[in-house]
Amino acid sequence: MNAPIGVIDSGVGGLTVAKQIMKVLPNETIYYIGDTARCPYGPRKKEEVLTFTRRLAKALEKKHIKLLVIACNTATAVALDDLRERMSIPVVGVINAGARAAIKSTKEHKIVVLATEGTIKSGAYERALLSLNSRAKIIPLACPTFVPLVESGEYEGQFAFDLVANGLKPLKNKSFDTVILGCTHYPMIQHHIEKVVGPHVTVLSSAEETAKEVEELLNYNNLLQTTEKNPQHIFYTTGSVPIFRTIAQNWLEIEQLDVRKIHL
Ligand code: I24
Ligand code: DGL
Repeated sequence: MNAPIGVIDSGVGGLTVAKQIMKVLPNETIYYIGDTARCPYGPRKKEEVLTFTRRLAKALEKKHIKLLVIACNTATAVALDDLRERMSIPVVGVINAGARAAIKSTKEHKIVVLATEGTIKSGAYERALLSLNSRAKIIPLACPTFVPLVESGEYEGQFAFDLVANGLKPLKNKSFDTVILGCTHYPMIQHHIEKVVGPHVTVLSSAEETAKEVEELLNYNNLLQTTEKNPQHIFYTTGSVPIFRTIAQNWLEIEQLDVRKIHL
């Protein structure tokens, strides 16, 4: 089907999910909205995140998307069920895909979830994991310093490693074999996290798993773009167009992205 896939996020972090979708489904067109004017969602109240996320979804629904991906973990945690009830198209969040991959990979059934305060407080990962395996032992950990670290751009080097190691201190003396990166930004510091938890722990990104789920869902519903074409993605931001463009072009390695301002 020749309609775009919608992707909504609190800002630029969801580009990690968009990039994975482009990799798995190179013929599909993506319409992305990043709410950079209101980012971050992680520390905000549940009601606020719900209101903002509904607005993002509505804006893309008007542009006739065939499927909606909530790329932001915090938004997925509070708004997935709500949007599924309100919308007539399939809605995919990042949490179920990450949880499924973790349950498949864990041997000891001891899983760490790293995420923003909002996601951890919601308990959404725990619910998803326990519904897949009721005996799983889950260790949730909010890492409120990690998003500001990535957004500072200075996430390489000793200072960044120390900050990550410090944030992961509560995991010392805990036993686990799998870590879910339950936040769009954490793949940027995955190497630091892997170094802290050691080589016997599997670290999984929800972004990669979500792209696979999108492909399965489109396939199952006969919504795949079957003819070969050169997709014309559009990126909307509620904030600065040039800043968004710089980050997105750099991350997606695409020149001349179509980035537009949107008022919500
Ligand atoms: N990464 C993120 N957010 C930023 C950033 C970054 N600045 C540098 N890098 N800034 O998220 C957010 C601030 N807002 C201000 C208002 O406008 C929008 C941005 C992670 C992005 C994940 C794709 C580092 C950086 C980069 C390019 C690619 C990846 C990356 F510059 F981490
Ligand atoms: N996108 C958010 C998430 O995945 C991280 C950034 C934010 O707090 O808005 O939870």
